[in-house]
Amino acid sequence: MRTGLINDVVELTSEQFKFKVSENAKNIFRKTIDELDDRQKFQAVAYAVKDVIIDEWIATHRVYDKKDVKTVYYLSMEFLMGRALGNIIINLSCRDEIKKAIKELGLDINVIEDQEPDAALGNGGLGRLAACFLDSLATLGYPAYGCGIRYKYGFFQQKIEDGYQKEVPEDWLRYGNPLEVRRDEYACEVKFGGYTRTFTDENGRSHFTQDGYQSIRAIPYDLPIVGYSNNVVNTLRIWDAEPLVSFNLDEFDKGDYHAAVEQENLAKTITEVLYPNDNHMSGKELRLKQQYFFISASVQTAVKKYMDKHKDIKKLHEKVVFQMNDTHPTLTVAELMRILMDVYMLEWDEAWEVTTKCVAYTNHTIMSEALEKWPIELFSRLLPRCYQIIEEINRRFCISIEEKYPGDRGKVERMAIIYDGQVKMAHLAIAAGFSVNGVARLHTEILKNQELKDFYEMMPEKFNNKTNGITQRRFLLHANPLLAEWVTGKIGDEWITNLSHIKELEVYADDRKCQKEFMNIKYKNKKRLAEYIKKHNGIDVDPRSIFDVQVKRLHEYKRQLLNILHVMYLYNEIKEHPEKEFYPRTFVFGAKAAAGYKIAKLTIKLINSVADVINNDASIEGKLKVVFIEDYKVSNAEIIFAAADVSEQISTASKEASGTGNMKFMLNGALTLGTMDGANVEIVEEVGEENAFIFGLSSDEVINYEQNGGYDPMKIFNEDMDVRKVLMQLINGFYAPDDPERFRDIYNSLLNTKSTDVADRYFILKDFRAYIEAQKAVEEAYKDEKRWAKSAILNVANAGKFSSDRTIEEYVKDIWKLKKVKVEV
Ligand code: 7GP
Repeated sequence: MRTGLINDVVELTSEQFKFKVSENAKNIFRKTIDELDDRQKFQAVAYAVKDVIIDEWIATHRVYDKKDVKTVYYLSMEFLMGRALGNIIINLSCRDEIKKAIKELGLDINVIEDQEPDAALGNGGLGRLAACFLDSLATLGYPAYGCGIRYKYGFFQQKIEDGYQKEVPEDWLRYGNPLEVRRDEYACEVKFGGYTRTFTDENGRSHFTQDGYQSIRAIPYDLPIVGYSNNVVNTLRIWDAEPLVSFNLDEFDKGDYHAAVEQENLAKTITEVLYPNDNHMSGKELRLKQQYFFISASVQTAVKKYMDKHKDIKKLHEKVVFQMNDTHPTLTVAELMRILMDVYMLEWDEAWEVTTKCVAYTNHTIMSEALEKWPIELFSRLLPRCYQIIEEINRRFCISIEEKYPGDRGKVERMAIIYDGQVKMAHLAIAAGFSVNGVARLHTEILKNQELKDFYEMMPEKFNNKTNGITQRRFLLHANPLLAEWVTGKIGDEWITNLSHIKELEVYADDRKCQKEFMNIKYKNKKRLAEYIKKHNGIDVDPRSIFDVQVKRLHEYKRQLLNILHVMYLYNEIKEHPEKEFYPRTFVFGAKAAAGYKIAKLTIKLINSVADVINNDASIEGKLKVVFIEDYKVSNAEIIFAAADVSEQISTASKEASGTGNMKFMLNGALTLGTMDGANVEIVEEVGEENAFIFGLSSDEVINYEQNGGYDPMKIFNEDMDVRKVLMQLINGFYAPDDPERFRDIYNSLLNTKSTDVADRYFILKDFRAYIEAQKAVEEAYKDEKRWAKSAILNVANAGKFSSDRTIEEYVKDIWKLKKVKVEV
């Protein structure tokens, strides 16, 4: 145990921590510790932890202030944080004292951590990436704010009823959030609607202002982001909305009853709920309101903070950079222009110069249905001044296109920011941003050569790649303590803050003793997951079987359908050839479907129906099990990654921008079964093709079929009898005896061009055979325990590149230009 003075830091003792917890029990609950229920214990401990970090939090911001550092504002509609408490504790230098104190109080740290609701303020990859980035920024000591929305209801809770997904509101704030701090002093006003008015000042210059608007008050709540053992505590600032003038009799008397009620309602609805779409745009007015709400509040605050210390607004870019997490925060461009011109009275050219030095844009998908486009009517009604500014940006941008490509009308039509009655947010982000990046090498190349080709040709200097990463502190150190300890035992603990060190494990890959140790840890983690499955699903699974796992959002392009169709194929094989040797397998799925995504929801029902039949067929002697884990989220993901043997990364090539789950599996020693898509390409490059199972069409082949046609799924259906049999089982009631038509839409999506515009848009049948072969190779490889263990260890050893610490260092060096800060308390 370390106590006393280390590096000028007065370390906490376990006695002090125990005292804090018992004081909390008294002050908050009027109880002694032994009288608390589990949730109250969590709260008493969480408040104590907040108390421990608060001095470092203050100190961090003092240092930032004193050094007058440049700061990145990571603007994102989503931060998929998961649970905070356990992660904060492992990051604190006094973690051992806290753990000791908790034990001495007779509390179980796992039970306490389990009480915390996930902060699910995000959908999937994009939101979780933002969370990993905040962890890395704090650990590396970079000045950063996350800026987002404090949704009252986060991502819905998924219940499975009769095999179908049901969405239940996730009331994560019901008992309050012990770790947040409400900052009334930073509240600000956000204006919607009305009209713009021109006026002329005493010098004859004309200005614009907004009149007749509705206002809401934005209230920030700060959450601490604790760096690893470095005293740095950064801030995630999420905004809540309140009516500016609360509904009262005055308004009523004035006859403004309606206006007052409307403002109250607007405030209530705006931060009510996260839109549950992943890689899909909903186009709802409320969504645009959410975007402007948090962007206006965040940008106003950043500019004000800068001006509190500096005189010259024209040098804003020296201290402030805004990173736009996809196009959702693109209103930053218009809002910053508005503030610079209407509040700080800059001329257009001056304001444009500042703005374009301050904003950068990350693209996270090429799925066309995710591209944000807003109808002019809606946009100009809701945000009249921003719209006016965007019109002028568009006018000038179109002129510059014409200058560069004289007479090429096509260019202007394709690249304009406003065209065909719509405002195109990606075009605005690229025109204004000084940096445009993709999230994996392949993805960036596709952006440059296909999706954003015109923009790349005109402004190649803006484009760059930043391959995603994940934080090893949550996804190995916290999620897989057994493996983390084993790694540290072999190579020391530098990997925790510098994952490239994990390469030193490579020398143990061939060592028989190490292989056995590794497989034993994997076995224990599989047992932990098996217990979770038994408790939550009531299904027995054998930890000695191959755990083949696909967890991610449910989306057609991610091809959970390919996976379950293959399971149906395997089942047919076992039934037809009971004598054949077959290595037992457990297929694990976890996925939420967007509430309105019919075919995705039907796929969940299919997986559960297949599971029902297979799991209850005694004749196959447990050779095959299928599990659908209800309510997949960050907290149970931590258990799932640790237990996987096989990582399913089977998206249609070219569609998955990067993927980050693939990296979490790799770091936990699972072998990738995947297509050459997203970051899989780089994973295979690091670990070697012999330590992964790669199959299927390449992205070039997919793009070629999409552009030139020539793919006919019906031909495969007619020629491949295994495929045919599986597909027929979708419509002959094999998995739906009570309603044989139930899965007809899935069948049609693969074969029938009458009911969908394109049959098998995601090339499932095209890749089916190759997938079957790759799965056979998995089985063969697993039978050879030495070979498997070696490959698994090599996966861990070669995961160094995929730390979000590496990603953040690249953002800092190429885009943000921040300086590291040291904090001493
Ligand atoms: C995701 C991509 O689908 C995933 O491949 C990537 O790893 C992740 O972003 C982080 O970069 N995109 C989304 O989650 C999403 O909703 C639409 O994108 C804006």
